[in-house]
Amino acid sequence: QITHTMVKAVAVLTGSEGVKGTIFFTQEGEGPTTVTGSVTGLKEGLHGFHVHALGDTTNGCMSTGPHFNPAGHVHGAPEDEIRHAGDLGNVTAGVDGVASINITDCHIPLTGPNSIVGRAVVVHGDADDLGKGGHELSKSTGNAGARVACGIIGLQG
Ligand SMILES: *[C@@H]1O[C@H](CO)[C@@H](O)[C@H](O)[C@H]1NC(C)=O
Ligand SMILES: CC(=O)N[C@H]1CO[C@H](CO)[C@@H](O)[C@@H]1O
Ligand SMILES: [Cu+2]
Ligand SMILES: [Zn+2]
Repeated sequence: QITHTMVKAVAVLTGSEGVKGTIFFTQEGEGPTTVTGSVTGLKEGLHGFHVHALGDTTNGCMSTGPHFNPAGHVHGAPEDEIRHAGDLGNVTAGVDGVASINITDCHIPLTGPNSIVGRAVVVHGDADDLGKGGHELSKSTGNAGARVACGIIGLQG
């Protein structure tokens, strides 16, 4: 008999200019990870949303490193086969500055060697072009602009 354990994690995001949020992660057994929550204080529109490699906020969001990329791939869209594990695309803020998040993804486990626990979630000031913008940064960051909020992903009971 196989027992599927549910693992839960949470990240409390803080940033410049009052951007903040709380993001919840759940994974059942070896299944996909569900990402839910909201971010407030954003400008209206699309914002790059990624898991970055490091859970280090000693220099704010700048010290969270590049996109989490254990496979050594180029940047892409969440639905692309070739992408960083941390590429969760973008989230959309309404006129009220609130982005509600509800993503299911297979590349961001909460257990095992490629676990995202202890890494960081980052929200950017601009849209992620999903690697297709033709900018020199498209294939590394999606040219998503400043890191406006971030938080370390920690286990939750
Ligand atoms: C996320 O989306 C799924 C599928 O559409 C839905 O069943 C679930 O209730 C949503 N969860 C939240 C927190 O909005
Ligand atoms: C304009 C743009 O790049 N939109 C994308 C933002 O990210 C979501 C989630 O991956 C995509 O569905 C959009 O196409
Ligand atoms: Cu990012
Ligand atoms: Zn990326």
